[in-house]
Amino acid sequence: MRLLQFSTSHYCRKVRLALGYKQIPYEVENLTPGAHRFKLKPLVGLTTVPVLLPESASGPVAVGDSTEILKFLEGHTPEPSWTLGESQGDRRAWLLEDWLDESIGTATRFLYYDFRAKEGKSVNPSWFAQTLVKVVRFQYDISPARVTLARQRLRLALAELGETWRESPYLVGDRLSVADLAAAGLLSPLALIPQYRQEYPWLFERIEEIHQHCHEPLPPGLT
Ligand SMILES: N[C@@H](CCC(=O)N[C@@H](CS)C(=O)NCC(=O)O)C(=O)O
Repeated sequence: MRLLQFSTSHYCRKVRLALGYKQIPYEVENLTPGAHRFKLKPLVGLTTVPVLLPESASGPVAVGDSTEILKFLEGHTPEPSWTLGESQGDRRAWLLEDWLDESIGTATRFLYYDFRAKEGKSVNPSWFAQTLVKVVRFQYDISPARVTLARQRLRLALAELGETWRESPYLVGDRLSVADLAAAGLLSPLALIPQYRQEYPWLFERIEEIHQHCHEPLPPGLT
C-alpha cells in the first residue's frame, strides 16, 4: 500500500497508527503542499491528505479521508481487529472518532499553528517554516477569536476524554478502538505546547503508549 501524505499532518499520523496497529506494510509518498491538489482531486475528488492507494488487483484504486481509510482497513485486514463486537460500543467508538476528526482535529490545528507563530517560533524559526505557518494560518483563517474558541473546545474535550483515559487505557470497551487511534493521532500536536504538557500529563502518557503499540515513531515534543 502507499500513503499519500504530508509528513506533519496529524490526520496522516492517525492513519499511520492504524496501519501500524494492523501491521500492514506500506510506503509513504510525501506530497508538496499546493501541488497536492492536482494529484488528489482526480483520484478521490478531495483535496486533502491522507489518501491511501491500496495497490491491489481488486478493490478501490484510492481511498480518501482518514475515517474512510480506517473503515477500508478493517475490511481489508480484519485481524488484529479494532471492532469491539458489541454494537453499542462500536457505535460509540465511531461517534467519538467522527467528533475527534471533525471538531477536535481542527481545534488542535488552530492551537498548534497559533503556538508556532508565537511562543513556539523557536521550534523552527527558519524563513521557510515561518512562511508555511503564515500560509496555513491564512488558509484556515486562524484568527485570535477562533483560537480562543478552539482552546475552549479542547478544554471541554480533554475533561471528557480524561474521565475515561485517566482510569482505563481504552476510551471504549476493553481494547484499542478507532476512538483511541483518532485521539492519539489528532491530539498529538499538543505535545509541543508546554501548557498542555503541564496540565494533562495523562494525555501524553496515553499518546505515547498508543504509538508504541502501533509501532509509530513518537510525535515532536515526545521524542
Ligand atoms: N477530514 C479529513 C481532514 C484531512 C485534512 O484536513 N488534511 C489537511 C492536512 S492536516 C489537508 O490535506 N489540507 C490541505 C488542503 O486542505 O488543501 C480527513 O480525516 O482526512
